[in-house]
Amino acid sequence: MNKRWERTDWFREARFGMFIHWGLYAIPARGEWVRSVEKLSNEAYEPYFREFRPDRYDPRAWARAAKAAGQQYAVLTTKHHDGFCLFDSEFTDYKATNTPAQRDLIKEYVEAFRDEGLKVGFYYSLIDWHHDDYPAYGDRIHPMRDNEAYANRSIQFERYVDYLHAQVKELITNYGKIDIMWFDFSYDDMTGEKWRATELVNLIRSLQPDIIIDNRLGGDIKKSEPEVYAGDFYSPEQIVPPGGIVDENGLHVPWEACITLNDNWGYHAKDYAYKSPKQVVRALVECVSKNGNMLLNVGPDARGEIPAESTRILSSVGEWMRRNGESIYGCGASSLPKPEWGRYTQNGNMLYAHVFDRGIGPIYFQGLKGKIKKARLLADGSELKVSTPWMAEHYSDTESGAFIHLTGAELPDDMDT
Ligand code: FHN
Repeated sequence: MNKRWERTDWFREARFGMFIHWGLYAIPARGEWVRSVEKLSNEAYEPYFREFRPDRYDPRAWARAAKAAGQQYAVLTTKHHDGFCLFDSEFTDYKATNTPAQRDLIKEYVEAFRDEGLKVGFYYSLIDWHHDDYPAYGDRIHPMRDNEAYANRSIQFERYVDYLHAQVKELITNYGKIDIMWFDFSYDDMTGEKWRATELVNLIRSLQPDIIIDNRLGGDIKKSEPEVYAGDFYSPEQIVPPGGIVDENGLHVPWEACITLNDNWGYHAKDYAYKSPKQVVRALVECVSKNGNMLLNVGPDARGEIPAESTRILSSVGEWMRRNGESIYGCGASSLPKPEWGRYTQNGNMLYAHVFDRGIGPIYFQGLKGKIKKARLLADGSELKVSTPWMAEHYSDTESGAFIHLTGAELPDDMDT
């Protein structure tokens, strides 16, 4: 992959991360946009601040759940759109240390995940429904024009941007090495230099030169000469981009699809629409087969626990990853055409055939006649007889399909180059 993406080497190796949306909104338990959707005033939302007491918060348990799933990094909301800070910020009173929690929840998260060997990322909302100088409140309305609630107020948006920069500086100064800064989100003309994004990214890079930043500050990461703040990876949401992500010259751009495990980012008491382990595995394989990562979200409850159903699914995915992770970590797209029966991932001259829809009879490996030296079923290491281009051997289907490790010196180059 070209030099521009060097910072993302570890990220493209890791392929699979945990997204964590957690904050006051876990108390109403109707998702992280509850304040906007239900147009809750500061006063109506205030009780959640006074009540927030996550007595079961144990970030080490979160880290172990991520590890059990085979996730290599995590991104936790330090501040979501409601403006509540999980970290002990000097620039606001609206923070976890001033609630009954009385803890710097971010400090504990960083220590726990690092201790468990995972890389740590911070999500930080550009939008802030609590700050007096951030005029957009509730719906995604334009802050400067349409908001009569602020029309005659002397809001000073630049003062909010100063606050944003000061808090980001706290986050990348006070918690040691941070691996990812995940901003969310620019929209309409609220993008780029509205956030003084060049100044912000230069600050971040001066203090943490190895950190990677998503593309939601604005700009266009697909340009061959992008804005300073265009980011190190593209961040599609709730979708695996059909053809992966390429720049204006058709060259691969690092990307990460963020996906919910159920239908909400933040905790929702009535959310039963969980994806199955098979759906998660197939989405992860699809991301990697297109040179991308997957950031799979959990929404802990108000007491600080990841919902049991989420943990169950993560554990089941981890069972698959323990046997087949070699076909994910460090892998990327193959130049072979997508086979009818599933997907390929590749790492150098190791080709991994993810057989999802086996059909009847042997497997056909189009374009590989005479090129497969040996085949092993990743799940148990057993040999598969190969009479290319047919796979004559039978094998047991696993829940997410059989995974065959094919090697051969003349295999087509992988495309993650
Ligand atoms: O509005 C947020 C949403 O709550 C959530 O944080 C997602 C995660 O990527 N980002 C925004 C919607 O695009």
